[in-house]
Parts: sequence; structure tokens; C-alpha cells
Amino acid sequence: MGHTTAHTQASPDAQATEHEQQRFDAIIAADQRIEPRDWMPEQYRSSLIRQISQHAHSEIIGMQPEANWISRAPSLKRKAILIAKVQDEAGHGLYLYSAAQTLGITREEMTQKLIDGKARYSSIFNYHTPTWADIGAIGWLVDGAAICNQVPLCRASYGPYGRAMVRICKEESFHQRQGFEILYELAHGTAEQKQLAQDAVDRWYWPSLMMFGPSDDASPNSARSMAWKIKRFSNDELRQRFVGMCVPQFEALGLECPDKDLRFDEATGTWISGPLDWDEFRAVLDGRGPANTERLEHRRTAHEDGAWVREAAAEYARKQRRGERVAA
Ligand code: FAQ
Repeated sequence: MGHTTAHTQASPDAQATEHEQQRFDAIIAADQRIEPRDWMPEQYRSSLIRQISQHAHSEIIGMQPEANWISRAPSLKRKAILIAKVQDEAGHGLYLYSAAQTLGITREEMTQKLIDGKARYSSIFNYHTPTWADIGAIGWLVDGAAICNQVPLCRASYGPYGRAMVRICKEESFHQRQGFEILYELAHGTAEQKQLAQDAVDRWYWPSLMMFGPSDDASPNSARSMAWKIKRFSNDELRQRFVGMCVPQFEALGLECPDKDLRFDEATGTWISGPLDWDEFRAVLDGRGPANTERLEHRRTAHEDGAWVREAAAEYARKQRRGERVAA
């Protein structure tokens, strides 16, 4: 900038921003982390808020399909495991809301958008869980897809997000394992139980592939997110990786993969899926999936029913700040 004349010289503010931008670019290029107090481009901030809050909402709405089975799980052990899993999901939502809050949005704003139907959450949670085997299929396929998508996010360039993901991924591994075990027991039980397992896998397989998002040529956010090292792989790359991971697991379970066009490509050494039903994906994103309406309705009711808890907690905090005695 040394050659700029007085006329064209950038303002001190613009110069400061240029310097900050260079520092930001250098951190990203060196594979280091951006922390909440660091300067960051406005689009980086807003895109992170978008992705992290959607992810948080997914965890919270994602409690519903499984919570539906807590009272009906087939044994005390299964109930205890399922309660622990659903509680973990609430915890994941909280880590993620906290990570998003470091970017300057409040938890109230995010929640309000969700209950107003103005925020996205994962398409996968708009499907029903009619049988116990669906709980196995969610653990195996949905948590399996979540792990595949989220392990690379542990290296996301934004520190609080990457760190939250490390803990979440550890817990997701337990979730995936318990789902596999449910399906394994059913698949090795009576013919009727095996059929339950197969039907559930048939219901959840394609929607779980849609969790990875639209195909790369229809993914408006991917290129920028990858340049910022938030995402490390494209939607299709991760989807195909997941498909490849499922193939030997289908064999171990003794269940059929519903994709009749699935083939192994010798040239690339990868499994290639048959076509996905993108019309179904778009319908679910537009709010027309099997359970969209009831998921939001339930979340709204839970929020309203919890108003007294939030008020009591706020009052308690206010009294503590003032040093007033709070009854035990
Ligand atoms: N559902 O340009 P892209 C879990 C939206 S795991 C709904 O490709 P991006 C664990 C996307 O937001 C589930 N919307 O977007 C669990 C964007 O809309 P926008 C949650 C989707 O961000 C297991 C538009 O389409 N996991 O909860 C979906 O680069 C069991 C264009 O898409 C995460 O959120 C979808 N499937 O890539 C809990 C992981 N796909 O914002 C309970 C973190 C795309 O422009 C039980 N997120 N859209 O209006 C990510 O990795 C990314 O955000 C992707 C999408 C890969 C989901």
C-alpha cells in the first residue's frame, strides 16, 4: 500500500480491516484456530451461526423420535441405555448452542427461530419410529452417518465448534454401537424379529444418506465452508464414505442393503450408490415430511410448558446476584 497517494489511501478503518483479514487468512492457511475474540469476516461468522445452530436444533428435535420409545423399550437395560442416549443428545444441543453463542447470537434468538419454524434442523428427524427396530436403525444408521459427517468437524477452524465436536463424537460412537447391537439381536432372533429389523433399515437407509446434504453440484455453502476449513470434505465425499462403511456392517448384521443399484467401482476402490430421491429431500426441507408438523408442535409445547422453569431459574439467579437468601 506504500505507493497509494493521499487521494486513494484507504481509511484507517479499512486498513485495520485489511490487516485483520490477512491475519485471519494466515490462521486458516496454517490450519490453526479462530477463537471468539479474534476478528473474523462477517460471512464466516454468519455461516458458522447458521451451521452450528442448525446442528444444535437437530440434536434437540432429534430427541423426539427416540424419546417416543423410552417407556416401551423391551427391558430395563434397554430403557436405561435409551434414556442415557436421549440425555446425551440434549447435552450435545447445549454444547452447540453455547458454541454458537460465542459468535454473538443468544440462545433465546435461536430457540425463537426454531419454534417459529424459521430455522432448519436435520431432515432425518422428520420420520416416524413405528417399531422398536427403528431405534436400532437410528443408532446404527443415523448416528453412524452423524459420526462420519462430524469426525472431520472436530478439525473445524472455529475453536469452540471443533472442541464441542470432539466430545460429541465420542458419545455418538456409543450411540452407534448400541443401535448396531439392537439390530444384531433382532436380526439373529426369530424370522419375525429379523423382518422388523429389515423393514426399519429399509425405512432409514435412504433418509440417512440425505443427512449429508444435497449433492455437491447443488450445495451452495460447501465451497466457501471448505475454503474456510469449517467443512473438510464435500457432502458427496462423506456420503460415499458412509456407504462404504455400511457394506461390511450389512453383512455382519445379515440384513440386505435397500440400494439395489449399489456397486463397487474397481477403478476408484469405492462403493457407488444408486440415485437418491431428491424430491423427497426437498419436500422434507420444505416442511412436508412425514413428521415435520408434529416435531415442531411438540417442541413449541415443550417450550411453553417450560416457561415457569426459566422464570424460576432467572429469579433465583437475580436473588443470588443481589445476595438475598434463597430458600433451599
Ligand atoms: N437436513 O449448501 P449445503 C445429529 C440445508 S446429526 C436439513 O450443502 P452445508 C445427531 C443446509 O442447511 C444431524 N437441511 O449446506 C443425532 C442449507 O440450508 P441453508 C445434524 C439440510 O451447511 C443422531 C441447504 O440445505 N448434523 O443430530 C440438510 O454446507 C441421532 C444447502 O445445503 C449436522 O448438522 C439436511 N440433511 O452442508 C441426534 C452436522 N442438508 O442453511 C439425535 C453439521 C443440507 O443455506 C439422534 N452440519 N441442508 O438455509 C453440516 O455438516 C452441514 O451443515 C450439512 C449441510 C452437511 C448438514
